[in-house]
Amino acid sequence: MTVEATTPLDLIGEVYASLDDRLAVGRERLGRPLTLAEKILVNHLDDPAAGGMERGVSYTDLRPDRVAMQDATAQMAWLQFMTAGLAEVAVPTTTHCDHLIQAKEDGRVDLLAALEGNSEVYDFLETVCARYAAGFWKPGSGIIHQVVLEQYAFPGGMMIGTDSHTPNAGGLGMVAIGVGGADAVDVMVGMPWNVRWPGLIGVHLTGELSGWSAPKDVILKVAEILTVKGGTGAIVEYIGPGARSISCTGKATICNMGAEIGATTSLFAHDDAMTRYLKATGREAMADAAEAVAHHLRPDDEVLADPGAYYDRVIELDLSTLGPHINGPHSPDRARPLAALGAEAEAEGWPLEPSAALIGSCTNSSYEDITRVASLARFASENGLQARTELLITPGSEQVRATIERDGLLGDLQAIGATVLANACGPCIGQWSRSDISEGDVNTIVTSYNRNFPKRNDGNPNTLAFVTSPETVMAIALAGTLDFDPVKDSITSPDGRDVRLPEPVGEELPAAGFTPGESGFVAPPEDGSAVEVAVSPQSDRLQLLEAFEPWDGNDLRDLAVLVKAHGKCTTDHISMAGPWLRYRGHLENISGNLFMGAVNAFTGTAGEGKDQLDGQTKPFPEIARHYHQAGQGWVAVGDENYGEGSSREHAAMEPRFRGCCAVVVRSFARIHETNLKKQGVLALTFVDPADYDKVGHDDRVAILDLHRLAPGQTLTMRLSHPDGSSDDVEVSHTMNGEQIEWFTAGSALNLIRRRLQAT
Ligand code: MIC
Ligand code: SF4
Repeated sequence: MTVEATTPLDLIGEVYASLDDRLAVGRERLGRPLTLAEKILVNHLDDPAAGGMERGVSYTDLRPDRVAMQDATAQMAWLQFMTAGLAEVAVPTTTHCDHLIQAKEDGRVDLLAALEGNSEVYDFLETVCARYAAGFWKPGSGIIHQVVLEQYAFPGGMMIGTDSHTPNAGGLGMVAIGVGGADAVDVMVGMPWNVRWPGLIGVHLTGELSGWSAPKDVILKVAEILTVKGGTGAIVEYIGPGARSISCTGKATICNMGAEIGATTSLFAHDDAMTRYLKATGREAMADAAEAVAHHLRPDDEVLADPGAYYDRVIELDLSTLGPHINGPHSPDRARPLAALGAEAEAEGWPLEPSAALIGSCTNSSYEDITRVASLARFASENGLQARTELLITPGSEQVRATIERDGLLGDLQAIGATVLANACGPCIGQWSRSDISEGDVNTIVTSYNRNFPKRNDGNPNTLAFVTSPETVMAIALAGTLDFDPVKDSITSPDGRDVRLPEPVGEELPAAGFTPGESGFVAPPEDGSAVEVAVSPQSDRLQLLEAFEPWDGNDLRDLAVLVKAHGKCTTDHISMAGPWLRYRGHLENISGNLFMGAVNAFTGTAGEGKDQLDGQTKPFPEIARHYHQAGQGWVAVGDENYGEGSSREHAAMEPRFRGCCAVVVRSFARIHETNLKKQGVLALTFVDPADYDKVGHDDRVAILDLHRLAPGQTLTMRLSHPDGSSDDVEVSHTMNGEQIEWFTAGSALNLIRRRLQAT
């Protein structure tokens, strides 16, 4: 298979060629017109005549067109793929190096340091791509989702990516879904991707954004309405006249941060903005091909005429009245209008003066974003203003960086004191070597990123991070205070004048076209079979995987409660990023971070609990290691939306590796629940959420009735309390027949291997 720096036209042609027939089958099977997401899913069904299409109920086999992986998740995915023993990937696959570059000095210096410091991992990824016929994007080429948008996404396509912000490509009309590495491996080995048929939420946009309002405000507002779990199991479709008024990259911003409401993905219909973007990024033929089937790349007319009859829920949003918003700290759905932040910050005691302002990330680093903030920077320079806080810019891709440099925009930003970092995730994922604050200092930062969980950006639990649009970040940076509403407040210039910032103005796309900069793509050789993939046994960063043990057929008994997590327990709480990104290819070593951020419901402290074997209080990762060595099985208990956030399957593999048998929670986030199932951990939900309270510190836990494990059947969890009493608690699971086999085989990968060996 050849993997190129863009999606070949014949692949797109094949996808479009089946639309007529497949959509007709879909309409007939559902007995009604189709929404856009339904069209794309139907067109990617493994078997168009089979597979349930009942929302939130049936599991269905799909055939994605592509797989994309970023370096921090790709390592584990490739290590799993390697155990399958295949000669090459079955579906066009790319790996993107973006998460491992630490922000310290500036883009150039930091990239060189990363190339040196991560050479072992980059070599592994480059050779594994060459060996198995995948495309490799070198460090410095950009953040996975920007590169995918610029090179690979196309309207009506479908892809999966090992990163929760894969839905970014929904801005270009693609169903793009974030998954764990094991899901990616299914597709890479040529199996269909099995997923539950999603629910559908429609967001009906009217009016037009203006002034200080930006596409980011749409998703900040939707996050407020739906909360961090409101999109779980659903695809969000943006429809209505307002949708057409937003640029393609603006649409991508909205879809990107849809990950923060737990949505399976988010999606816009094909329109002129997408055509303009495809053409500007050198894909004229792709734009024409999409135009030719444009009627298939939007919801059917009946759906648009009466959305309430086709979506499970419709949210109305008038863009003309939507003002700038800012969300945080600690949760991306904690929203308020920007104008209300100052008063709230004062009341809460949050420092008003931000310690840093950060613009960029996969969410907000488009040409349009940068032109809008640069317009403010130019005005600031003309009026003697400088950024009043550290200002860091991460361009999303080399193409954007080279273009904004050519157009003088980087210069505009640097003139007010901005530092331009590498084209990478950087501080967004805790790759931020900060020296201006000390551990524990309470401080606020404002970012144009998407997540703001505690410790995420700099490892400091007391950094209060707010997410907002790039233009609002810039306004706050220039004002030097969170208590600033650019619509009515002014800034005092060094010479004592009251300066009012003008409304930001941007350009959707560069008038002179994009310049690619330094190409970072490495195509695989025609025949990679001789390429050696090196994993040194001495390495502390890469470790070949050993298969997990299959289930022994007995009920699980005498399990300890390693952790009962209180409140938010995101994947960052379970498997922290930042410094731990270093060990993403080494299961044993990364298990040293297990549950470091989880708040112990029995004590209120984070990251530590009681070792039941010796009664001592220790960090969770140490207790887990002790249980593992002693052969003591255990469970983890969690609250609502457990596993929110990242797609990192380490948050499921680490517990599995350390002997976790079941994770029992009030509710799960989608990707994490699947990740647990894939690795052979029972993902269970309290049928009565109040039973969470019955789990005691020193309880022993049994999971009974496993011989009756069947789709839709609940199980009994017996809690044996130290005083001799016990409680039987009903727990449910969402496993279908195939997924039950993952559990019995020990992991989905074990099952794949078994099947491949049989053929
Ligand atoms: C994130 O934004 O949290 C990440 C880092 O991109 C993760 C992936 C990872 O943990 O490697 C994600 O969003 O899936
Ligand atoms: Fe990278 Fe941040 Fe985007 Fe995740 S959200 S892919 S860490 S830029």
